[in-house]
Amino acid sequence: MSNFTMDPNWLCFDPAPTKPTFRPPPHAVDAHCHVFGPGDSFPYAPERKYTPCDAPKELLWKLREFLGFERNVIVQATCHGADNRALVDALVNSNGRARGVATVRPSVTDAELQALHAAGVRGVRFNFVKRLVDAAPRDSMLAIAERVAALNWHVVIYFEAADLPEYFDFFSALPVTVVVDHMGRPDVTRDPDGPEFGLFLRLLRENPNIWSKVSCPERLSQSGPPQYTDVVPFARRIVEEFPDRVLWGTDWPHPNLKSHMPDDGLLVDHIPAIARTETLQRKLLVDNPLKLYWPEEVR
Ligand code: 0GY
Repeated sequence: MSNFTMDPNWLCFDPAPTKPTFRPPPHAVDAHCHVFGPGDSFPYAPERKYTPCDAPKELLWKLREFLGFERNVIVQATCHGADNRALVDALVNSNGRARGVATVRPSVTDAELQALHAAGVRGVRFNFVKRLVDAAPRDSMLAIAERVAALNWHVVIYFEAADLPEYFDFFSALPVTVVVDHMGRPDVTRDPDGPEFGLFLRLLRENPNIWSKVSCPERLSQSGPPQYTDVVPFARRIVEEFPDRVLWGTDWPHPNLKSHMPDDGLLVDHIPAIARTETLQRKLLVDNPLKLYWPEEVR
C-alpha cells in the first residue's frame, strides 16, 4: 500500500480524451501542465494541502502527441513543494521537448539554481492561493526574483482575482518578466467590463513585463463544457489586447477539480474560440512560449 494514496474526493484525469478537431500549428507548446510523482519514486511534500493521483511523465508525453503538440512547459505544483525532483526527472528525460518552472526556497544556492537551469528550468513560481500554500514573505520572493533575473528566468504567479488589490503594487514592482496563471482567476459570472477584471487588465496595461496564461476554462467556468462559453469574453479580451504576452496550457492532470474532470480534447478545441485568427493562434501556441522557454531558437 502506497503512502501516497490520492485524496478520496479527488478526480483523476480523463484516461481517454477525444481527438481535438482543432489542429495546433507546428511546434505548438502546451505551456502549463504538471507531473505528479509517481509518489513512491518522487514523494509528495509533507506540507502539501492535497494528495493527487500519480501523473507520470510518460503519460504527459503520450497526451502531448495525441493532442498535436510538440513541447511541454511543466510547472511545479504545490503537492511537490520545493522538491523539484519529479520535475527535473521529466525535463532531463524529455529529449529537449520540455522546459520547466520550479519552486525554490530563499535558501537555494547558486549551484542549485545552475543545476535547475541545466535541466531545463526557466522560471520560478510564487503561489498566493491561500487554499494551496501558506504565503511566503514578500521580501524573500523579491530576493528570489532578483537572483533568477540574472539567469534570464521569469516568475510565474498564481493568485485569485479577489486578492489582486492586495498584491497589485507588489506584482508591479517585480523586476523580471512575470507570467500570471489562468488570467488571475476571474469570477466569470461578473462583467468582463467591470472593475474586477478591469483591475487585471490595468495590471497588464501598466506593466509591459507582465504576461497571462489564458488557460483553465474548466476551472473558471460556471457554464461548463463543451464550450465553456462564459470564459470566452475574458480570454478573448486578453488574447486580442496583449497578443504577444499570452500563453496557453492544458493544466493536465488538472489538480483539485472536484465537480468535473475535463476532456483534454475539448480544451484544445476551445483555443480557436479565444484566439480567432491563425496569427493569434501562432503567437499564443508557438512564438510566445518559444520566446520565454526556448529563446535560443528565436531569431
Ligand atoms: C493549477 C491549479 C491548481 C493547483 C496548483 O500547484 C498547485 O497545486 O497549481 C489549483 O488548485 O487551482 O494550475 O494546477
